[in-house]
Amino acid sequence: MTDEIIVVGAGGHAKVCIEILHEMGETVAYCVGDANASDQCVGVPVLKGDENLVDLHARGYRRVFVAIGSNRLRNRLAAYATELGFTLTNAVHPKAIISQTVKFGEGVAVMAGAVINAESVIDSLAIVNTGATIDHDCDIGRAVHIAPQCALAGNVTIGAFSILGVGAKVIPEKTIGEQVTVGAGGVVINDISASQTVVGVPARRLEK
Ligand code: JB3
Repeated sequence: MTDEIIVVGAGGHAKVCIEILHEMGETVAYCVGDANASDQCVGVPVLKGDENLVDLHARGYRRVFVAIGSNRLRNRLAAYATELGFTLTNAVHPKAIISQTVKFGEGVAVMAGAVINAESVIDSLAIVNTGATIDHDCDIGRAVHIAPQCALAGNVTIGAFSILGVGAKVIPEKTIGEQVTVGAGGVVINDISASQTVVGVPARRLEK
């Protein structure tokens, strides 16, 4: 058995997550990418095809970090890895500022410069990307992506699988449903029901 970590994914998001894991003092043994992946990812060798996870488990690896930007694919690959018997580790940059009262699920990524304030909850497989701020009592759902430089005020709820694009903002007490996309720079001043795309200032539904 080994403590070394397997990173699932071998693209841009994996690069950032591997460097966070290294900053945390962890060792990343391999990445697992798809058939088109590069041979290495920031110096970590890349195995091609998810079937490699079976072999890695047999070789004694138990810890996985799923570093895939797509919310749905990240969730699917995490489910596959846990079915095989892996545990999902967190990647939290030492230069993120996180209240002691924040609660994390599993497989969460928090990048450098992120701030997460008192009694917020970050559910499994969420990404709090570079420089994003999440204020007090927020509830960030499963496999959500809060992109770089987003700002959430206090008591904001974000439903599972939603994505807030770069620099999006949410005023206090608002609830965004599941599978919502907020376009880059959008400012949310009303509750948003599930499965919508909203854009602009203030953010409004994007008509199809
Ligand atoms: O915006 C920021 C700061 N980061 C973005 C991130 C959140 O999402 C980034 O700019 C990208 O838009 C995206 O990063 P990601 O997911 O790393 O995308 P990309 O660079 O396109 O790499 C996709 C990776 O997923 C490749 O390494 C593929 O090999 C891998 N991949 C795709 N399908 C898969 C599969 N890997 C496995 N193991 N299994 C698959 O089915």
